[in-house]
Amino acid sequence: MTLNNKNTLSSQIINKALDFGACLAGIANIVELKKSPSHLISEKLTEFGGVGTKQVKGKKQGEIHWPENDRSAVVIAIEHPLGAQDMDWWLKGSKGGTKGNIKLIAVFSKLADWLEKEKKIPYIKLAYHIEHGAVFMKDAAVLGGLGCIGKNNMLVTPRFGPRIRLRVMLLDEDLPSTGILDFDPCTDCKEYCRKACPQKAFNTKIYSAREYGQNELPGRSGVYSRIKCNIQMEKNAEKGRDVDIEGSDKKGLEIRYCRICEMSCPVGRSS
Ligand code: B12
Ligand code: SF4
Ligand code: SF4
Repeated sequence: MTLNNKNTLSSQIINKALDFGACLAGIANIVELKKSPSHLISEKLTEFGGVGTKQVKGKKQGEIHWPENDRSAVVIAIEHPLGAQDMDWWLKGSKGGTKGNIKLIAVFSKLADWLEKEKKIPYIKLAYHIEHGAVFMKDAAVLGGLGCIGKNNMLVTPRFGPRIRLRVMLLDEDLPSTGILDFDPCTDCKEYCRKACPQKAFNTKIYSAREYGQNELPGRSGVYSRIKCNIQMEKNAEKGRDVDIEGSDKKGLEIRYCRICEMSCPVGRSS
């Protein structure tokens, strides 16, 4: 396929994802994704457990298992606005976890049907957890041109700030990355995100470029403490409450995980 044809196909895929309900969409080439900062550093981290990870027999936490025939990744984002906090509440015991994630899954379900029927492109829909086969989604989003990594260690997008959630699927089609954006709102910002963190998770330099052999580190400069942040997540989980699960007679535990570094960011607030 010529580069022109590849670019046309990428645009068609992105536009379809947007038609099906994604707020943002992009493509990351797999060779670049495999070399991206999170994928390079994750196996070097000694403390990878905690909330957001799983214990799977025979799998090391944080280790990516790349499937065969993965040649590019489609990444989509759904806005999680200030006025719809419930989109991010985890309902433990329910399918999909959060309302936002259920929306993301629905977009990919439609996109997968379209890819299969109209384009005959094999795809793999990925899970959320790394140990269940996921990849690091923020890196895919940067390569796909959705935004940049902010000083809050989150993907910050020009339109919605960090208030988006991501999902990735892989394609057996070699497409170039559609990023990277010339966008960095953090340089002259007063770092509202870091100052607001209840666990002071950004107060100490933990990772150095020399030790890890890369300049792009957690929290950009190596100051994001996964361990401190996880303490907050566990506190939030302790405060979870039993609620009804829609369409089921069972109850599920609703957990409202911390979003302070996300909510305090002024980027995209007017949306
Ligand atoms: C495990 C996990 C957690 C763990 C550990 C977090 C961590 N970062 O280590 C805990 C439970 C603590 C957590 C907390 C949160 N999480 Co979380 N988490 C995940 C998960 C499953 C994997 C993340 C991970 O382990 N990353 C690997 C570590 C090694 O990297 P890192 O610390 O993130 O730092 C890397 C980047 O910043 C990057 N980087 C830095 N500079 C640059 C420059 C370039 C060019 C590039 C490409 C990359 C890059 O490289 C760093 C590594 O060196 C992802 C989903 C997924 N499959 O990707 C969601 C995910 C990252 N989490 C998300 C969210 C929203 C949160 C929370 C707000 C909680 C909440 N309410 O959901 C907080 C925010 C914490 C923060 N400020 O980062 C969203 C982020 C959305 C966004 N806008 O960025 C994700 C993508 C899930 C989703 N559905 O969208 N999370
Ligand atoms: S609050 Fe400022 S420093 Fe923090 S992520 Fe937003 S723009 Fe960047
Ligand atoms: S999610 Fe909460 S505890 Fe974690 S870094 Fe952000 S503000 Fe701090």
